[in-house]
Amino acid sequence: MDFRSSEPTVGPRSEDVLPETATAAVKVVIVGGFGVGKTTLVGSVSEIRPLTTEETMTQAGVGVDDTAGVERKSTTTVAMDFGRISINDELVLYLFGTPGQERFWFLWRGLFEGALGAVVLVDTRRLEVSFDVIGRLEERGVPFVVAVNSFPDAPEHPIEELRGALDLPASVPIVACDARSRASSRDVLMALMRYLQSLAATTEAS
Ligand SMILES: Nc1nc2c(ncn2[C@@H]2O[C@H](COP(=O)(O)OP(=O)(O)OP(=O)(O)O)[C@@H](O)[C@H]2O)c(=O)[nH]1
Ligand SMILES: [Mg+2]
Repeated sequence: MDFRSSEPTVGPRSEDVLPETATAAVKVVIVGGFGVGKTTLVGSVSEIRPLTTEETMTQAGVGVDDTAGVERKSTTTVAMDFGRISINDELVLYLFGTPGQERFWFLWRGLFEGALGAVVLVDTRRLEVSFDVIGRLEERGVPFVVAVNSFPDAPEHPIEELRGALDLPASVPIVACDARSRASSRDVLMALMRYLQSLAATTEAS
């Protein structure tokens, strides 16, 4: 009896294969404080099944993890999120989401290596959880855009007020987003690409 016809097909799924036209791959990191929606953004925008390292939050984290404002959160990223999106036929972005909790930050050094740019996700109910990550990006000289993730009961602030609160120069783009929406998350990445292009053009001109 021949069983070969019922054997599962081996090899990558068609959506996992890089388009043959792709000529440039860029590493982008998605950072931000605890529970601001990093894993959600990578998951909603990735064209491959995203790799996640979610673990259930347990009693062990009580008193260690600052869950104020996100009490209903049941899982957290312990290593990283990984996804991929083709911006056009040629340009592919590899997305690396960081863990938000301080106790996993020792992994960060490696995650920034080779990154061309970053998205800082913020939750306006808890802006302070993203101060530290912004400082780290500035220290390392990684260009970034800020994406304000829309949570239902989050206060709405004019962009310029947010810029002041986050102490950001006028050149850093701030965009609104809904990390659960593929289109909105893609727009954030497009804003980052445009920003990186403008920085490259300024460097070339000088
Ligand atoms: N309303 C609303 N909820 C969101 C949005 N983005 C994420 N969430 C919810 O917020 C919670 C936290 O999202 P995560 O994506 O796990 O956040 P994270 O930044 O990866 O969290 P850590 O990895 O633990 O730091 C989840 O329950 C999401 O469903 C959003 O844009 N709007
Ligand atoms: Mg996460």
